[in-house]
Amino acid sequence: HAKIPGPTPKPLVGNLLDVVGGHTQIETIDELAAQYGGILELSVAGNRLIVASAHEYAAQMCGDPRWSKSVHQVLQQIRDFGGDGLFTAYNSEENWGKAHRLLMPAFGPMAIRDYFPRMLDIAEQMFTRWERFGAGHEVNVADDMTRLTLDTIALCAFDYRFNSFYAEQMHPFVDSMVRSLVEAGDRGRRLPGTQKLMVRTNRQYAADIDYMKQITREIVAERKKLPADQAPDDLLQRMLTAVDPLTGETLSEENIEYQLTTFLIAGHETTSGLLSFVTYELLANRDVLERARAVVDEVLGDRTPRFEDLAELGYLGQILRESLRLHPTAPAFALKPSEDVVLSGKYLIPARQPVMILLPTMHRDPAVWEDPDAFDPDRFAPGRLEQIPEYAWMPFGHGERACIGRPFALQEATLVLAMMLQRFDVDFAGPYTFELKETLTIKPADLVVTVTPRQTVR
Ligand code: MNH
Repeated sequence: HAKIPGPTPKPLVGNLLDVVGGHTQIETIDELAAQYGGILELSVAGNRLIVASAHEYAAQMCGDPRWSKSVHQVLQQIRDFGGDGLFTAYNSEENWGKAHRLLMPAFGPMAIRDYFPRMLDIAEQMFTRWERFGAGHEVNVADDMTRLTLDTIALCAFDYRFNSFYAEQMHPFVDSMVRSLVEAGDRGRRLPGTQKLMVRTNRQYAADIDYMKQITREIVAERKKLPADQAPDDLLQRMLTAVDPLTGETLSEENIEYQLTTFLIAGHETTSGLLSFVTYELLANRDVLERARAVVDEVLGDRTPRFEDLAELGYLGQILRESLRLHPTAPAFALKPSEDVVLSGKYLIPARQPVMILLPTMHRDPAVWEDPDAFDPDRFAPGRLEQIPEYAWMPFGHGERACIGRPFALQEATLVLAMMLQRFDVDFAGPYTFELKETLTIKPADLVVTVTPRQTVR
């Protein structure tokens, strides 16, 4: 078999120095991938890291049932606070199947429709606030979208209000979450033996995890105080009461807390990134912005959006999909084979060896995408959509471990994008150079825009 290409590891540190370059990790690995081709091997802190970034390899892996989700290094760290919640559970853990069966129905078409009024509630809060500040008000896009998506998942799933738009500061849950995600990511790259010396970092990490646990405990405790006939019929209620038909069991108290942390984190960080990138791309591509605005004006006019309108906003869906192609906000996931596998007839991947699929690079594979760096929502237009090869676009992951929140995220993002275009003229607040900010997920760094209520409509 052929050796997988990659930089020569340096003694002791492996390729650590190649990975912690000047940019974000994703950009550094993206550059290495460009240099070495669609599959690449690194050695990081003594671990073999294989990265696939061409559609050729991703398609072989995803099309072959021997491959399944790998709870890789970083996810193993995130188990410190995600435990055996859906996102970080091992395939072999009984609690994954149990929670998957119990919670999937809460993300079916009917259930998603029921979330609409609450999504609207939070979006109204953000946009009303923008309006009251008046013309030219400056908005830090990622910050406000984070307030919005955190409040939305908490209200929809747990009937809990963070009230982020009534507070000057971001809710402390967000700070704890971001710090612990970054720390979990860093831990996998530290040299053996160094971790225990980092007393302050370790203390902060423990405090952040405690704080997140405290919030989830509070949410569960508040719910348990409600008499059963007054409890809302939402995700949390389902977690507390639903019985798994296969095992006849309910979720354990400990597992429910992990699910809450999981949903609070997975349910907002990536969607807020998506809305931030979309805002950037619309400002960088005014023809797309104008077309989207025309669709919104035709479908909504100046009235409040209804669930039924979403089906008419297909062009916005195309914009979101194209944004997720160029900027997949969860930029990588890992798969492992159940037995030795040979990729493209030459690269041996031993059983259980994780292989990362690097989405930002894979989503721009020139073998699949014409003019791959161009923002062109028409790639996802009916008629052309069907021609996209299988496994070429995977921002929500793959297989049975794919994102459970996909329809939730797309409904929320479509609604928010439509309302923003309907009600505001948006522009860059000053000269803007596109840069990534990475906290495991990705966002556009320091994007500040002005928002001005439109004169024509409303
Ligand atoms: Mn989400 C899994 C991306 C929104 C809850 N999500 C995944 C995976 C990707 C992903 C990729 C697979 C990770 C892996 O294989 O290791 N998720 C996204 C993106 C968005 C998103 C790009 C928004 C845009 N996710 C959401 C929302 C929720 C959510 C909203 C909750 C309401 N996601 C999850 C959960 C999982 C997951 C839970 C784990 C599912 C499982 O393994 O069973």
